[in-house]
Amino acid sequence: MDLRLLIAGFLVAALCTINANAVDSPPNVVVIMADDLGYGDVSCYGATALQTPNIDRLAAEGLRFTSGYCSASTCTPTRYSMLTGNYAFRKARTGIAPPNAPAIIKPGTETIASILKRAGYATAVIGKWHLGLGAEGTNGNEGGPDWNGELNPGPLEIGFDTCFLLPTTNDRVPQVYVQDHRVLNLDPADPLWVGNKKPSEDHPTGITHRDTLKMDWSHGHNATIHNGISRIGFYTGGHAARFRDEDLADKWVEKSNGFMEQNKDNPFFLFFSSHDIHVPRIPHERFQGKTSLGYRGDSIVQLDWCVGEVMKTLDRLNLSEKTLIVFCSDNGPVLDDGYQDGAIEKIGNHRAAGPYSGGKYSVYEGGTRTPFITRWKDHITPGVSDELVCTIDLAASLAAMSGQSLADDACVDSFDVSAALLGKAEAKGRDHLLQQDNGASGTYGLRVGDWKLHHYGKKSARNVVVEQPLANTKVPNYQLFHIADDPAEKTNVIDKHPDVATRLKAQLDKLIKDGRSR
Ligand code: NG6
Ligand code: CA
Repeated sequence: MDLRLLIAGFLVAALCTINANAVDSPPNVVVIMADDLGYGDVSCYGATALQTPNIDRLAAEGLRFTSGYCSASTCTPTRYSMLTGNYAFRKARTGIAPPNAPAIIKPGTETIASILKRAGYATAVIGKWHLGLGAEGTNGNEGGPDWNGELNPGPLEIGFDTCFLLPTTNDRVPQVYVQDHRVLNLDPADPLWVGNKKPSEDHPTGITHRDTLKMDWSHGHNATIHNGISRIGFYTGGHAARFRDEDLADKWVEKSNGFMEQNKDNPFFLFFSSHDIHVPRIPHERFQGKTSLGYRGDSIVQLDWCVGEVMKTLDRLNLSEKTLIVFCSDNGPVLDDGYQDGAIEKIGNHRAAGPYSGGKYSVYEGGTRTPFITRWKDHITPGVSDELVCTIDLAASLAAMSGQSLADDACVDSFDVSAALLGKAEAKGRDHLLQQDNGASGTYGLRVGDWKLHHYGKKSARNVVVEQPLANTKVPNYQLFHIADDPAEKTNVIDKHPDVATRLKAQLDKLIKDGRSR
């Protein structure tokens, strides 16, 4: 045999050992993360009360996962875990971030963005952040964002080249955009102040000026009013910088198109982080009234439009065959999340969590099992996959695909499931997944194959019924469900299967104690 061939053969074999799942020409990556979108909220997952033609097309051209999850049933921990590949319960202050939270992911932490940047990608996050901005406080200084100065650290310090953000959530103050390190369009003569307390006695709020609101609140959300809607937290100033809720989706699309256009000739990673369908649900006027489900349904249609626009841009730039799109959600559905927007009254037969129980805030399947679609034209054979995959796996999977190795202490709960994400024959997803509710609450779900263990750290747990406002109910500390036979987790069979319960309890303990699972 030709010596050069032999050497080449050895080299290929050696490279394959380093990274068996590296792909020849790694694709661009666009992660579209929806907010509060449930398993049953889109038509390709069974919704009939509304249609989502663009998300359906994505699924028809790619892989639709029936066991695709996010790792938590609230936003901040899922996003933390998605970017870092670490379970959020391992780190303090990873629960729902307040308006003035400092940066939760510290500079130097390995993230999907830092991994792909190292692999030569241009990287951007556009849309909802909700992972804090600014430095940790010291000596009585609370830290957090310096809204009138440099918002550092933030995404740019953990691997993103650029960002265009809704800094917290649309129901939390302030309603301004952040571009890279600054609030966009801020007039220094009208500084932005953000706080937990009323800035003055006569500051108008959702309580004092309730009759002026264009959408009334139902719980919380009764502090500073902007755009006729009262929010969580107080703020003053920054008027020139404030956005209209109705325009957010258009802005994410505009900025994303610009980023993709600018990087059409080089690899890029875009985290398209939609605020839809989080409250306050105020879709653009052209989507209002489009469904029978009220603004919650109309916001789903708006989200679907965004997905269509991203696909259109990729087609126009001839990049659909060079781009992996991952569509997912940050937690399951909720109907009344603090505003009276008709979500409960207009729900009809629509099942936001599909066949599952629970939703946002819960460790029932509805809290974390969500739409999950991958598309890479000409590379992924279209179909449906029952493999277990999670947003927390994107870090290790994308590292593998782009040929990047991970330090032992990085992305410690992220598994390389790239073969499953790409629908390779015989490819396996995870064999287990820990699900959490919010931050380090001590409440977990552990799915292992067909079984699911619930563990409630505190004596109470969130009500599992999506249709009702939250309530606390006493529940046993441990419950066991056979989710293959009982997907709605209605019958606790822990007394019938003590051996399974013992095995899963031990596995859960180990997952927590080991500090890592990879
Ligand atoms: C809760 C808010 C809820 C929502 C959630 C965060 C109240 C009563 N409830 O505290 O409306 O903002 O936080 O949602 O204020 S998440 O999807 O960003 O995690
Ligand atoms: Ca959310």
